[in-house]
Amino acid sequence: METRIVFHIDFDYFYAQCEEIRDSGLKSKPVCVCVFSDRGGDSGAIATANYIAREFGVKSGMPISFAKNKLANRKDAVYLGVDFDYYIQMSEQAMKIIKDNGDIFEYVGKDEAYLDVTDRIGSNFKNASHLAQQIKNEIRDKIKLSCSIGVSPNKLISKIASDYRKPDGLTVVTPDEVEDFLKPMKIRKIPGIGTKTERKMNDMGLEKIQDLKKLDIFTLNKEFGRKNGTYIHNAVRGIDSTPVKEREASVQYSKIITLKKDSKDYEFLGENLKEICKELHKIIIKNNKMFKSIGISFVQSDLSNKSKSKMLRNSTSNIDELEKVSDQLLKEALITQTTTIRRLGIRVSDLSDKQGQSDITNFF
Ligand code: DGT
Ligand code: CA
Ligand code: CA
Repeated sequence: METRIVFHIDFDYFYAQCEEIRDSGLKSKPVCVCVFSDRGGDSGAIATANYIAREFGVKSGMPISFAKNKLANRKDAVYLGVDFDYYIQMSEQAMKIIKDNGDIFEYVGKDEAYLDVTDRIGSNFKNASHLAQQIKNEIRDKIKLSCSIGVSPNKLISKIASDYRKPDGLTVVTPDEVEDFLKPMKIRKIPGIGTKTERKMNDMGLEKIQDLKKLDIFTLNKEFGRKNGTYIHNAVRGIDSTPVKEREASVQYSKIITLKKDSKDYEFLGENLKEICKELHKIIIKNNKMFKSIGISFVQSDLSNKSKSKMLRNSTSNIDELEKVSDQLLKEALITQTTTIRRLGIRVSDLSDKQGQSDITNFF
C-alpha cells in the first residue's frame, strides 16, 4: 500500500484567539473565555484562555473564580463570555481553506480537522510540509488565525504531532521517524487514553510509550480488554489504518414548540420538554447520529430569546441522557427567569455518525 500523507490541523487557543482577532488590544493581556452560569457573579467555568493566561496556570474547565485567583496580580486580565456564533463563523472560513487544499476533508470539531493529501502530493513528505505551511499562511493571511499542523502517514501520529509544538506549530513525522517520535512521550499523549487508564498503567510501572511496547498483546488484552488492548498495541507502534473519512461541519437538529400558555412553571415546562425530547430523539435515531452538545432555548413573552447549552463528556444517542441534561438546563435557566416563556426548544449539535464510535478518541 502506498504511504498516505495525513494532516491534523488544530486552531490555537481557539475561542480566545478569535477574541484577540476581533480586538487586537487583547493580545498583550491574559484573556479568559468563560461560560458564565446563570447564578451570576463568577460562577461558571473557563472554556479556554490565551497563552499569557495559561502561563499563570489557567486551564480549560477550571472554575472562573480559580482563574481569577491565579491572575490576581494581573489587573489587566480580561474575562469574556463565549460567543459561539462568532467562533463558528471563524471556523467555517478556516475550514473552507483547509478543505480546498486537500483530497479528503474530515471535520472533527469547531477547531480541528483531518486532511488526506495523498492524491495531490503522492508520498513526498517534503512537498507535504510545503503544503502544510501554505495552508497555515493562507489561514493567517485571510482570517488572521494561527493553527498547528501535524503531518504524518496516519491520523493517530498527526493528531499527536499537531499538539507537539503549539502554538503556530508545524511538525512533520516521516514513516522512518514515527517510532523515535513516540518513544519518549508520556502515555497520555495517545489519544483516547484517559487519566484512569494512565493511572492504572503508572501503577504497573509504565510511564512512557516505550514502556508500553514491552507488553505483549495478550497482557494488554487481559488488562485493558481486547478492543482497547489491540488499539494500544498498535498505537504505541504508531500503527493506525483508520481512513480519513469525508465529513462536513456537523449540522444540528432542533425542535421548538409554541406552548399552550405562556409560563415559567417548572412542572409545566418540564412536561413539554419531555415531549420535545421524544420528537427530537426520533430524528436523531432516524439519521443514525450521536450528539455531544445539548441546548435548550426560550422565546420569552416579550419575544426576546434566551438559550443555555451543555457539552457532554462523550457523544451519545441516549434519550435518557437527552432528557436528563435538558431537564437540568431547564432547572438552571429557571432560577433567574423573570419573564414567562412562550416557545420552548431543544437542539443537539456536535453530531457524529453512530458507527463512528470506533473513532480513536472515543475508545476509553
Ligand atoms: P490549544 O491547546 O491551543 O489547541 O487550545 P484550545 O483552546 O484550542 O484547546 P482545545 O483544542 O482543547 O479546545 C478547542 C476549544 O474548545 C477551546 O477554544 C474552547 C473549547 N473547550 C475546550 N475545553 C473546554 C472545556 O473544558 N469547557 C468548555 N466549555 N469549552 C472547552
Ligand atoms: Ca485547539
Ligand atoms: Ca482541538
